[in-house]
Amino acid sequence: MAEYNLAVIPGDGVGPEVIAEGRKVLEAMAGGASGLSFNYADYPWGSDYYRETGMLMPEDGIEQLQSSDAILFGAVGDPNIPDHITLHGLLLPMRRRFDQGVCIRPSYLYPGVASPLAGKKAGDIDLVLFRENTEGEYAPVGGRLYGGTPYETVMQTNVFTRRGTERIIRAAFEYCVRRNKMMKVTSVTKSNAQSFGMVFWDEVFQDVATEFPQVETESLLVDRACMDLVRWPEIFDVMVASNLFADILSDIAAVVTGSMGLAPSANINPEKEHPSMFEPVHGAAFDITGKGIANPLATISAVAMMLDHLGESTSAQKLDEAVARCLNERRVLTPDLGGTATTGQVGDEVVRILRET
Ligand code: GGG
Repeated sequence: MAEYNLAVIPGDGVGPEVIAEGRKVLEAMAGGASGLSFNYADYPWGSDYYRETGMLMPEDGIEQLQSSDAILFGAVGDPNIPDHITLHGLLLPMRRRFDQGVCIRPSYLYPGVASPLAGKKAGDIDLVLFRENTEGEYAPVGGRLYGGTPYETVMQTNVFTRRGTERIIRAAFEYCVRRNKMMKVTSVTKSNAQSFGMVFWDEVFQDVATEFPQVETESLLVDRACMDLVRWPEIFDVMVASNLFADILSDIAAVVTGSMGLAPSANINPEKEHPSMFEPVHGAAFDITGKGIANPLATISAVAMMLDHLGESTSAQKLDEAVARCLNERRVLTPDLGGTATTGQVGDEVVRILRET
């Protein structure tokens, strides 16, 4: 029996609603032939916790999470708290302190799901974005001087280290080799304008590429990459980009494959010295919070990525197939995919399919 200790942080907005379905599915997979069992430690951190304590998580929050095998995270954000406070108070410290430098965001146009792009059919879009996850434009480096005067001065510094840049680029190439397919890795920068950090990134990309001569490579400026993701998303296999650029690109990739509610994300500490974290790409979604209509499939796919990371690839594949079947059958879907089902009903449907198979 493989037993895993999972830290669960539902967070804000629709986070608790979709995490409940992730857990429902995990429980359905536990026991029996799977040989899996899960212990959950729940952490009520996020914006309500901030209102009570002045902090998004306790000072020793990172230490509390360290011994878990993985972290399942919902969303962070609150209409009444500035986004930079919520993001820098909870999600970004976890990514940095646990050295989760490799963020993996797959996007696939499933059978049964309509792309907003004309003429795209199932499988036409099948790409994986590798996002540098601990530095770049998200580094909390900068300052503000002379506030409230005409001399007000603000600086925000991007940070690109050789270790972080090589690590994410190598992860993208290694993924291609593992998939054992002839694939292309597209690196996305803006090195014509950002002549230090992004020129450096381009150089590291070329260096690392020499280790993988069997993999085709391409370097694009981010404006061109955005255009191509909308007009020809089928040309991409694996993309690798900085923290900010990949965040934006992954939202585009999610919507062209039908819904933000389908996009999962893995924040990986490749050295396995710290727990990795799994979450939907979408945020708190205040507009639909409490309505019971958030799509839980992004979270359920993130659970599949978590199982795969834990070495439970058979269970991960079974769960991926259940998600694909739920989408293809189109019987129980949330409104973002044209259905009328609730979040809980979609979770129940995935469990039903799992039991049937
Ligand atoms: N589940 C993801 C989430 O809560 N996202 C909120 C957000 O603002 N994320 C920004 C980021 O991931 O860079």
